[in-house]
Amino acid sequence: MRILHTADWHLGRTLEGRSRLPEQEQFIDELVDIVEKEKIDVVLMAGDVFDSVNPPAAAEQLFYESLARLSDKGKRPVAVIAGNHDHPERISAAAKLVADYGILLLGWPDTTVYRIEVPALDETMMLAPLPYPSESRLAELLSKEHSEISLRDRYDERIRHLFATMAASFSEKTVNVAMSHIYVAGGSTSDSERPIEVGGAYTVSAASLPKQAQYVALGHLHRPQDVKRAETAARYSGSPLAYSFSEAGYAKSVTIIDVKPGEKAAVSEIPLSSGKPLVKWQATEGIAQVYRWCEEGKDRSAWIDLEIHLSQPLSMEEIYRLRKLHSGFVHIRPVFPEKEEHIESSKREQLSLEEMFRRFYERQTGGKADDELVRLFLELVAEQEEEGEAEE
Ligand SMILES: [Mn+2]
Repeated sequence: MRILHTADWHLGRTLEGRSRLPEQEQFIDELVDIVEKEKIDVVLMAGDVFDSVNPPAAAEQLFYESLARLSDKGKRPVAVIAGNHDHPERISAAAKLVADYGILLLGWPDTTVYRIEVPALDETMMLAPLPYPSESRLAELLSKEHSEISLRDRYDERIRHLFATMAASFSEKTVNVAMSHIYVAGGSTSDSERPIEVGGAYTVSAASLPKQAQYVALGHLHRPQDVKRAETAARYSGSPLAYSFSEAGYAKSVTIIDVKPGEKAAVSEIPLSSGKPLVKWQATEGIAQVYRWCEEGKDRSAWIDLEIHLSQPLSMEEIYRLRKLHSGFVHIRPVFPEKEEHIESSKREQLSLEEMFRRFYERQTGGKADDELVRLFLELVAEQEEEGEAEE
């Protein structure tokens, strides 16, 4: 049986307000292509379908279209679990509608093991899925179960217990696979994951993954990676696109698993080329260097985090020209190496926002800012700060 494992799509995610949906559509096209070319029997999606519990409708549309295309009218089973970014009920909302097409949409953690048939091969997969087990969802599940494991036990022990319970349904005649969205100890993180836990209490040890499974498909970490020290093949497929500048330079991929009942799984990686790369530019020679890079066509289709060494702040015209030369600048961060040596930073911090605005205005326009304008500016800033607080 040939399985494709993917995760962390984060449909609807933006990059500092810039839509990434066109790139995500490109990824879905690429994924459907791979699934067809590689003759994939079963598709597993290990959580974080959406970036938020309340994604834009266009992201939901892309998700449902991807299911239709991957499943090919029910010929290819697809299983999806909720991640820590997903709302469990939103993931499973259409579960009944798509069940007849062999599509599993699982929102809440449960101990049900699913039998997935691949008639062409006369093979069966036993899938033990554990959608994102938050503390409260685990508590609910364990209280339903009346098991010997109690809420006082460590998170890691409770996860181990759930996997062990499910692994009891595995058999030697079936392909046995577990799937979850958890943080397994020792994994390499990036800035775009949003920690599952505070203080490490939600870390699951590699030894707690079910060794009776021939493969454990994981979601959460955005860099593709094997789980070290696991007693079976266990892997994070990673996200299909780079979602933070800390992922700059990491290749993205999906994972392919070839496995037969009773045999060791063969795991391989297929690289993805969709989406724009996220790159960092450090222009130590100033703005002329950036103009030159843009004219040379450097990283033409990338999102760019630009750090630029300057002796004077950028003027509006310069910022405008930069943005016109390359539409991919996400951050433009000036650094003033000379000034940093001369001015103690404490002096700069003492300037009030009003004073900084007045100076900025003067520099940009050559004239003095009138009081009414300053008042409006300060009001806008105050409003922004209030909004910011409400969002968190
Ligand atoms: Mn994620």
